[in-house]
Amino acid sequence: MRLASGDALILVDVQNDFLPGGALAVPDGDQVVPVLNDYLRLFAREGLPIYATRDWHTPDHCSFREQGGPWPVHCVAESRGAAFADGLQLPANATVVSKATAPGKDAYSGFEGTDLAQQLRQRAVGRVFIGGLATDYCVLQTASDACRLGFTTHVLEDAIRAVEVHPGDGRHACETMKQRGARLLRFHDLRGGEG
Ligand code: VGL
Ligand code: ZN
Repeated sequence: MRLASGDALILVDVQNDFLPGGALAVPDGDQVVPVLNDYLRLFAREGLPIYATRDWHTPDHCSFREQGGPWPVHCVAESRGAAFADGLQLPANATVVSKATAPGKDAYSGFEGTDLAQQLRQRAVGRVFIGGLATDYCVLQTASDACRLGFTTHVLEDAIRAVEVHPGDGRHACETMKQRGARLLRFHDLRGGEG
C-alpha cells in the first residue's frame, strides 16, 4: 500500500507506565517502540501528520483501585510514568492529545473527550494508521471510534501489544477491530508516495 496525502499516523499511549517496569506494564510493550520509530520516520518523510495520544490522569482518577476502578495508579499527569517512552522518536511537530484527564471519567479512546476527530478533519485526513498500547484497551477503542467516525482505519499489527488480563484478549481485540471495519497491516506492507 502506498501512503498519500490524507493519511495520518496515530500513536496510542506509548508511555513509560505501559512499558516493562512501569505501573501498568504491558507484556513486551517496549517492543513496539523501534517499530513505531520506523513508522514515524516514514510518515515524517512523507510530510504526513502524526498524532500521539497519552493517558493523562489526575492523582485521584476513577480508574484507579483506590477509587474503586480496575487499575493500579498509572499515567498521572506530569509524572515520569506518564511521559512518552524514552526511545520513542516523536518529531517536534507531532500533535499530542491528552485523554482521560477528568477525575470522574475514564476514556480508552483517543477520540473520547478530545478534539482529535476535528483536528483530523481540519487537516483533511481520511485514512488513519493506529499503533501503540494496549491492543485490548486503548488501541481497540481508538480504532473502533475511528471506524465509527468514518475514517478508513488501519491497525499496525506489528506495533501493538496487549495487556491480556484474560489470555486471548489481544487476539480477540484484533478480531473485533476487523469486524468493525479496521484492516490490519505491517510495516513492510507500506510504501512512501515515491517508492
Ligand atoms: C490503558 C488501561 C488503563 C491503555 C489506559 O492505554 O490501553 N489501559 N488506562
Ligand atoms: Zn488509564
